[in-house]
Amino acid sequence: MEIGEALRKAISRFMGRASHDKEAVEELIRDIQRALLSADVNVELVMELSENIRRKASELRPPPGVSRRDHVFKILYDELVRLLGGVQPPYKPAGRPHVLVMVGIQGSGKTTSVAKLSNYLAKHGYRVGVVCADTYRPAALVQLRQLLQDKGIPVYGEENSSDPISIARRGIESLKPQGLDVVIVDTAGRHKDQDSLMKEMEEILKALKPNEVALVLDATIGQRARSQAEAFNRLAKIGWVMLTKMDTSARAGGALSAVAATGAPVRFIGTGEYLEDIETFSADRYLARLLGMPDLAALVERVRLAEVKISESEVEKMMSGRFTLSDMINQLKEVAKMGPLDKLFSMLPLQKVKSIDVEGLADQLKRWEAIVNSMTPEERSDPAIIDSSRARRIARGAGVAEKDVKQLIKRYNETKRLMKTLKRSMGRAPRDLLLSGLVRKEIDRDTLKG
Ligand SMILES: Nc1nc2c(ncn2[C@@H]2O[C@H](COP(=O)(O)OP(=O)(O)OP(=O)(O)O)[C@@H](O)[C@H]2O)c(=O)[nH]1
Ligand SMILES: [Mg+2]
Repeated sequence: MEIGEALRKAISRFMGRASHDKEAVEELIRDIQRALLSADVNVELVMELSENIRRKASELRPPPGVSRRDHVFKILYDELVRLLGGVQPPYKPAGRPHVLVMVGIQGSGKTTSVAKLSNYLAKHGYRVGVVCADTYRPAALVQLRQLLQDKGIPVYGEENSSDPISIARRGIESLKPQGLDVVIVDTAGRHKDQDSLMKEMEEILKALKPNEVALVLDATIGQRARSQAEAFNRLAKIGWVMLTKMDTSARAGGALSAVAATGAPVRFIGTGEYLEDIETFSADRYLARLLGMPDLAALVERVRLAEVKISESEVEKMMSGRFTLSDMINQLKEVAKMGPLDKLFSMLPLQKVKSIDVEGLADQLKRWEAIVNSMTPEERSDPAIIDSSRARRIARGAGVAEKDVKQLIKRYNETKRLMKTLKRSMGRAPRDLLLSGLVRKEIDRDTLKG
C-alpha cells in the first residue's frame, strides 16, 4: 500500500470510531506506525512520533469547542509536519560564493530545477551563476543559456569537453571573480548504469567540495525515491531536497520516506515546466495532498484557530457592542503579535482579504494608532460625529491623508455591524463557540454577502 493511502486509512478508521479514548489512540498509533514503517521511515523516528502522540493525547486538553477526536488528529498532524522537517526558515545560502551542486538521476528534473532556482534566487537579490557540468546532453547547456542569460545570470559550460570534473572546476574558477553569492552546478544524470553515475558524482563532489549538495527527486516515482535518496546520501550528505513534478497527480508519498531516510528537509518544489514554476515547500500543503483530504486541512485550521487565545473579556466586549476604536486597534496589535497573521487575522472580522501582507499591516496599524491618538475623547467614543472638517484636522494631527481617517472609521463601522449580526445569529451560544473558530465561518459568509 502506498504511504498516503495507508495514512489515510489509519486516519479514517480513527475518525470513524464511536469513542476516542486511550484505546482508540493506541490503535491509531499502531496503524500509523505500520504505515510509516512500511514506507521505510526510520524506526527511531517512528517511535519518537508515536511517543509524542501518546503523551500529548493524554496530557493536553482539547481547546474550547474542539472534540477529542479532532484534537488527537491535530496532534498527529503536527507530528507529521515535524517528521517532514518542520517549518523551514527561508533559504539563505551563505558563503562566497556558496557552491551548490544539484544531483539526481536521469530525468529527475535537475537542469530545469537549476534554472528555476537560479532565477528564484536572483529575484530574491542574490547574484547567481550556473555551471553546466553535463557532458552527455549538449542541449542542457543551450537550454540553460537560453533560459538564464537574458536574466543576467551567467552560465558557464564547454561545448567540446567530455570531462565534467574539470568543467565544473573551471566553471567555478571563472565565475568566482564575478563576485557572485551563489554558484549552482548542474550535473549529468544520463549514465549507462547507476554505478557509473555515482562514481562521477563522487569525483565531482571530491573535486569541488561544495558548500551544499541538493538532491532533485521526481515526485512521481513513489517508493523508489528512498533508495535513490540513500544512494546519493552515501556519497555526500544531502543538504536538502527539491521535489519536482508536483504539478502532476502524484501524491508524492515517496518524498516522505526519502526525507525520513536522508534526514534532509524538502526546501523547494517544482510545479511545472516553466522557469517560474518553483515554490518553497510547505509541509501543510504537502500533507493535505498526501492525505488527499481537503476537509482535514480545514479541520487542522479550525483546531489551530481554537488554540489561539483571545480572552473572554475581549470577546464579551466585542459581543456587547462596547467595542471602541481603541479596542479594535489594541486587538489588532495583539493579533499581530501572535504570528501567522493571515490565519489569525481572519478570526477577527476586520479584513476581507485572504492573505495579509504582514509589513503592510504593521504600517497600517501604526497609521491607525496615530489617527486614534489625534482624536478628541468624544470623537473616540462616538466616531459618528467625525465630519469632513474633523477628519481633516485628525489627518493633519496624525500626519496621514484624510482618506486614511475615513478608511479607519469605515472599517470600524463594518466591524461593529458584523458584531451585531454575529450576536443575533449566535443567540446565547456559548463563548467557546466564538473562540472555536465558528466565528470565522459566519464572517466569511457575511463578508462574502456584503
Ligand atoms: N511537469 C513538470 N515537469 C518537469 C518539472 N521539472 C522538470 N520537468 C520535466 O522533466 C523532464 C526532465 O527534466 P530535466 O530538467 O531535463 O531533467 P534532468 O534531471 O536534468 O535530466 P538529465 O540531465 O537527463 O539527467 C523535462 O521534460 C522537464 O520539462 C516539473 O516540476 N513539472
Ligand atoms: Mg539535465
